[in-house]
Amino acid sequence: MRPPFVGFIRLLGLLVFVSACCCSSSPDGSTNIEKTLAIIKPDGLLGNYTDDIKRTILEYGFSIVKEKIVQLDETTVKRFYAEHSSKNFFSSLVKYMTSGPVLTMVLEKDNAIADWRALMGPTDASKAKITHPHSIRAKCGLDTQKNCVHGSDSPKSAQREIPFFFKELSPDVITQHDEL
Ligand code: 3AN
Repeated sequence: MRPPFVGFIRLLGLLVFVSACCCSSSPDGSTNIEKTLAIIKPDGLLGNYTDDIKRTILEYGFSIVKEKIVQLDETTVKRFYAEHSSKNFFSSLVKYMTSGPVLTMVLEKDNAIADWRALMGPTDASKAKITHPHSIRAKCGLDTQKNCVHGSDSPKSAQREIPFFFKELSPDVITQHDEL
């Protein structure tokens, strides 16, 4: 029989992960240190925008706590963008995201999830050039699909997307360590 404290340690591991991953705040509620997943997509990486984007990320006060370049395959993109599987642009999205390597990063700062979304700009890069000319998508994106960068859209998405690419930040790994 499993000792009763194993379940408790599992729960504790999960709570530590959730608070470290997306929603830490000080007791007075004044800070909201979050992690979010950022991706520089194939057009950004192959278009040589990576250094500029990373410089902007640091200038805006984010820390890049993890990063790796990966060549995504079809299966991985389909899993990552599963929520869009019924959309008419899904197959071309898969083609675009597998057209070259991407840079995946975990960014951290106060209010990282919303702040990174704001810095990226709107989904449609052609509109971003008019409405948000200083956003990253305005500078390196092309249209609604080739929009250069990705960012988690909520704490729940960040919780799913960060361990999708960085398994070492997954709650399972924390639990396994605790059980050793
Ligand atoms: P965002 O990345 O701004 O959160 P989502 O989650 O609606 O946008 O879409 C995910 C990705 O799917 C976008 N970044 C873009 O590459 C692609 N996409 C979204 N809408 C369209 C569209 N109408 N036509 C083609 N591609 C799209």
